[in-house]
Amino acid sequence: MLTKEMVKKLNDQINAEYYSANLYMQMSAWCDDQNFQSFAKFLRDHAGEEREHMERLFDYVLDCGSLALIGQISAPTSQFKSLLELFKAAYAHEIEITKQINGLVDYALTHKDYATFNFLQWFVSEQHEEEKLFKTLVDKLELVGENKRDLFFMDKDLNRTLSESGLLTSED
Ligand code: OFO
Repeated sequence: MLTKEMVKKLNDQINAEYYSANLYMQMSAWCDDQNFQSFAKFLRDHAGEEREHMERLFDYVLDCGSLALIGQISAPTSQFKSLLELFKAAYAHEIEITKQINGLVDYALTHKDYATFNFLQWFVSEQHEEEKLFKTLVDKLELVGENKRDLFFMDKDLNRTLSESGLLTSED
């Protein structure tokens, strides 16, 4: 049984994850438009993962006998000056999501909602992985710089870069 306040907080997080999915879909469209096909696919797949995060929260709220709510979701940014700027924005977004998850974990613990505290541990680990993933891509893009040819080869080699960094899962 969730308190009213906890339901509200979890529903807010459902919306935040939905926004994340839309943000990465939009970023994927930008990459596709710029002919960065592998980055576009990577971001589109990532949008799918965000929808799974949303559904994980959605199902938890329902399983607890409460009403999951989809609220209004604002339009994500669609303009980026460069691939580096896009991935810096994605990394900053993940840091913000980590703060939100930490806030939820803290609230669950201080209000003795141990079931929700336990449920949220998956998100704590996931955020650690997500920050690592986007930080790695920002670092690599900073190394590559703005040269279009180098960016073209990085795009072509994206899967190898990710797997060498241990960032591809078996489903990727
Ligand atoms: Fe990117 O982890 Fe959910 O939001």
